Amino acid sequence: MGASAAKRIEPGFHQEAIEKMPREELEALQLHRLAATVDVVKQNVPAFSERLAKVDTPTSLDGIRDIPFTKKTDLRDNYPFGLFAVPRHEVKRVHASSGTTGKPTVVGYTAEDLTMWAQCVARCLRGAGIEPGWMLHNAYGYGLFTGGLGLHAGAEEAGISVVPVSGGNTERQLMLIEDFAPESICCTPSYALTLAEHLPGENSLQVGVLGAEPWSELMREQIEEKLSMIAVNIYGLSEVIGPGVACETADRQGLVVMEDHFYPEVVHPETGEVLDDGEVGVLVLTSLTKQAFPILRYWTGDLCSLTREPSPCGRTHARISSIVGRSDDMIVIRGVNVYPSQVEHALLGVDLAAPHFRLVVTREGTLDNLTVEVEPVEGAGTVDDIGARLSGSVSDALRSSLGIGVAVTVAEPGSLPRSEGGKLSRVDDRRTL
Ligand code: DLL
Repeated sequence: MGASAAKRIEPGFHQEAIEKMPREELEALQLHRLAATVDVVKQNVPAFSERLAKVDTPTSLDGIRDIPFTKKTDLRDNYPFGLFAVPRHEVKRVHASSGTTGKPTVVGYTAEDLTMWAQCVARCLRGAGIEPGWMLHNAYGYGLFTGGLGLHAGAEEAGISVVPVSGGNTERQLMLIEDFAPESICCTPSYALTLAEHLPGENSLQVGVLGAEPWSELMREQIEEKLSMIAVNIYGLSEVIGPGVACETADRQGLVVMEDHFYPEVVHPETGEVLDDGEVGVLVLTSLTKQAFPILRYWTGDLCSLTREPSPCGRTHARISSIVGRSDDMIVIRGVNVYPSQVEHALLGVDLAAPHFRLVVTREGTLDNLTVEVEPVEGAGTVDDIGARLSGSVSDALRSSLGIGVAVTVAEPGSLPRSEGGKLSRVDDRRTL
């Protein structure tokens, strides 16, 4: 039984009046909130005062174009709390994700931020067709990653009962799904495929809310077919809030952006110029209500297009397409962001390793795998002599900096690609998405 044969799932609402707000009213609200956010950042974030000194409080939404982009490096440069706009005692929670070096990028939330976030995720879950009173098997990781706790709070806000299983231990996950019979699940799409290999097609699941990594329509078809449920795409990033910035509804007609809280733009990857609706470029997001860590024009690096046409279900907020790629070299392995620069950083700490490496990304079965190829430093010995010791030290260094285990292979000295003047791609992506 494929998803098409399953019961038709209808999109619901969590804050219907806001989700269907006429665009004119929505845009007036956005402008009001944007102006307030710009003023707060100018006043309360000294690290940005110079950069924003010449920026006037916007009097139209197009005025946002005068504001410089915020990039991941800004978070790194102000690690850990330098971009927060409230005193530390008002920060009720922090989360973090991988940065471009060994240090994570840290984000913070006030009590009101946490409420707003939960409401956004509740809209996602209800829009995906999950009903209050249903059960949600939450297999996103709990911890510094925003996935587990973000989905958890959203489910509770929507009156959905949560099984906070977190990631890992597939056998136990399968047992709990069989025994508890949840109607819905959230996890990465690659993990949904792993579960699908073991779960019978006849199962309790009706809706999956999947994201945190790129996935294709082909993968959606496989997941829907094998698990007999609909698979809905949820998008978000910790810098902006976490999961729940945008999400498809059960119609699966693009990801609805929670536009009363996040202002989306799509810009040219090289010039930064704002593109017309429908054109593919880098998604740039501005938070409109966040208190602890307001963020202006955050350069997500994610490539997609935008439409402001109303959705079939009556939602008026803009929608983005699925993410079609990234403008930088970040890769996402099992929901964890990995930058080549992080690997480089970790290798620097390993005496026997040369500074040459390559990341090979493959898809074995349903899970993405990362293999790091390294070379011994000159004069350290042959691969036969020191290969095992080198790969052991590199594995340990990578596990502690990335937080995930990756395979390491040792190549002959001089065999890995060297830059020949131009940009050297250190990533060999062998997945067929
Ligand atoms: O991945 C938040 C999240 C958790 C989203 C659970 C959805 C579900 P970060 O760890 O900060 O946050 O990673 C953010 O992951 O810039 C994208 O490159 C990628 N990403 C997230 N969702 C999607 C998606 C969470 N639906 C980075 N499709 C983002 C493609 C996604 N890429």
